[in-house]
Amino acid sequence: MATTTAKPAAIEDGGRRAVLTQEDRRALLRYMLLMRATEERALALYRQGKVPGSYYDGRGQEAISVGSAFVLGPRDRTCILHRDLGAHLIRGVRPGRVLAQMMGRAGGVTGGKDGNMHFGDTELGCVGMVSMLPDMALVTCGLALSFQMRKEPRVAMTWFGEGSTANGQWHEAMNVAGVRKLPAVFILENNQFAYSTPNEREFAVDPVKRAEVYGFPGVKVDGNDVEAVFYAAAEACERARSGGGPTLIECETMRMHGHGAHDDMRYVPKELFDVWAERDPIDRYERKLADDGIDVEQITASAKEEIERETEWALSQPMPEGPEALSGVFATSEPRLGDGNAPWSFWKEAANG
Ligand SMILES: Cc1ncc(C[n+]2csc(CCOP(=O)(O)OP(=O)(O)O)c2C)c(N)n1
Repeated sequence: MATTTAKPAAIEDGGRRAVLTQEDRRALLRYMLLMRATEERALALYRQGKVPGSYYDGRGQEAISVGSAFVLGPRDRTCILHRDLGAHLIRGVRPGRVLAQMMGRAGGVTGGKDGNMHFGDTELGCVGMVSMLPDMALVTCGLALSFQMRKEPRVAMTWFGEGSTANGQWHEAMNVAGVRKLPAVFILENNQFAYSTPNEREFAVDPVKRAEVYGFPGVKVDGNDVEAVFYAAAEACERARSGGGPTLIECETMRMHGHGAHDDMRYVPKELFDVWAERDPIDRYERKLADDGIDVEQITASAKEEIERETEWALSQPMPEGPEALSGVFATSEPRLGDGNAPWSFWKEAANG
C-alpha cells in the first residue's frame, strides 16, 4: 500500500460529496480561533494560579484537530488527546466548560474531577483521555471493532503525537486495526518533538511508512493546512465506513509552545520557531478566506466576543461540593451515550434527508 500525499479532492461518502461550502470554511476558521483563544485564556488562568497542575496546549496545531474532527458525523466516536482541543469544541463542548474543567470547577466537563487533561463528554461522542501514551489508540480499536461487529457505518478517530509511535502499545493497535480492517482513523501529529526529544532521535524511518507494514494506507499532509487535513480525513472516513479499513494520517506541524506551561522549551532552536511561525495555520487560513471574499474580521470579532462571555461564565462557576467527589467515579447506571454534534453541512443535509 502506497504512502501518498493527500491532495484536496471531492470525496464520495455514502453517495454524498465531501466538498466544503463557504459556511463550512467559515466554521473551520471559527473553530481554530476558538481553540487558540480558549487555550490562551487557560494559560493566563494558569499563570494566575487558577489552573492547578500544569497546562498543555496545541498552539500551532489547530488545523489538525479542527480539520479532522470536522469530518465526523454525530454517531462517530473520538479519543482526543492533550493537543486537540479543537475536536472537543467541534463535538459541541462549549469553551466555558473547557475553562471550568481546567480550573476544577463544577461546571467543567467532568464536574471538577479528573484534572485538566482527562476529560471527555460521552454524550458528545468523546471518550475521556488516559495519559498512558498511546493507550487511547487501543481504545479506538475497541470502539471500531464494536462498530464493525454491529455492521454500523461508524468511524472511531484518535489523535496522538509522533512520540507515541515508539511505544509497543501503538504497534499492537496498528496491528489489530490492520488485521481486522477496523473502521478507525489514526491522526498522527508530528510536531517535531516528543517533550524535548527531536524527530532525529525518535525514529529511523518516517512514521507514516509504518502504516504500510501493518497493511493499510498511510498519508502525509501539511498539518498546518486545515483543508488538506479535512480532505485527507474525509477520504479516510469514507474508506473506513465502506469496509476498507483504517488509515494513518501523518500531519506535519510544529509545537509552538513548550510541552506544558512549565516548560521554557530552551532546547528548541529559535530559527525553527521563525520558520514555522510563517506557516501559522490560522494566519494562513485567514489570508486564504479573505482572498475568497469571506468577511474574516467578522468571524474574528465574534470568536473574541464568544470567548469573553465563556470565560466570564467559567469564572462564575462554583467549586464542586464535597459529596460530589464520589459521584460518577463508579458505574451506577448505563453510560449516557448521545449522538454527538456535527457542524459540517454534509451531515446537516443528511439529517434533513
Ligand atoms: C507511557 C507513557 N510514558 C511517558 C509519558 C509522559 N509523557 C507525556 S506526553 C510525552 C511526550 C509525548 O510526545 P508526543 O507523543 O510526540 O506528543 P506531543 O506531546 O509532542 O504532542 C511524554 C513522554 C506518558 N504519558 N505515557
